[in-house]
Amino acid sequence: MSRITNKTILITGASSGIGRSTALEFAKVEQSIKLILTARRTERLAELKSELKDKFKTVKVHSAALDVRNQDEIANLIASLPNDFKDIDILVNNAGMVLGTEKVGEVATSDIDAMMQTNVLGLFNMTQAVLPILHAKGGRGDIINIGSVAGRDPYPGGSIYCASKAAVRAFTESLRKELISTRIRIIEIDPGQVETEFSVVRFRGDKSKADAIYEGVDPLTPEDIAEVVVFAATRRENVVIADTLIFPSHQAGAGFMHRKS
Ligand code: NDP
Ligand code: 8X3
Repeated sequence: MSRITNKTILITGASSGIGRSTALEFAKVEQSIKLILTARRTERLAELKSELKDKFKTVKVHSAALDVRNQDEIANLIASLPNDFKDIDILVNNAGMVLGTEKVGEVATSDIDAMMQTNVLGLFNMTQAVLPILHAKGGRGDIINIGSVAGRDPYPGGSIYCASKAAVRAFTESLRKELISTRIRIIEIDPGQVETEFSVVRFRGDKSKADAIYEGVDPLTPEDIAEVVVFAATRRENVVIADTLIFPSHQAGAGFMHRKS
């Protein structure tokens, strides 16, 4: 019996990168879990669901389309969960994105809206939707927020994204204090540079620009972060991995990189 035996885990942004790897890592560690996988790209979720079923026969998976920017979709997701997935124990607020590298004054309003609605409002609304479920079981469970080094070390060309991740950090710390009388653990995981689709999204689908970001460096993999998420979730209930900052060895700040070529 492990500390996540029979737990129900909801992951946002499970179609790619860190969210996808987190689903696989949870399943690798404990095959009695129930996973609720959400994202906008449902075909990716279907692929992941079948990979999980093939590799880990006993893991139960429910996948559902969810755009975290849409509050009605969040409410519908929670209301329409199948009975055996309703009792969520762990929420991984992972969905997030960056758009562009424009400086303030040049950032499109639509990009500001998309980043803030996804990274900030989406995470706030998901948390509000799931928290009553954790309270209903006597105040137990985990909320794991994926922040970023960008929330601690803001950089030029990333103002909106950095501000969005700083907002996640402030929200996370308030929440941990608000819930001090409960056993609900509020955990923030702040990755440095991880090679995922993050940069492809930033450069609006330009794969060669995205690839150039990782040239001459050895970025983290999404599995590296997934291992930290699952490590935090599998600690003894009294142990709160409140805060982590994870770099690859060439990095010591958001833009502080040691390029070897
Ligand atoms: P990916 O682009 O690979 O994955 C992002 C995930 O978020 C996708 O599954 C995407 O799914 C989902 N997503 C984006 N917008 C929405 C939305 N509106 N509603 C629901 N889901 C959404 O990037 P990463 O795995 O790298 O990013 C995961 C998290 O890690 C993000 O919060 C990011 O800010 C953070 N992070 C990433 C770092 C990096 O260097 N890669 C470093 C630090 C933090 P879909 O498009 O199908 O909806
Ligand atoms: C992603 C890290 O530095 O590319 O959150 O913005 S950074």
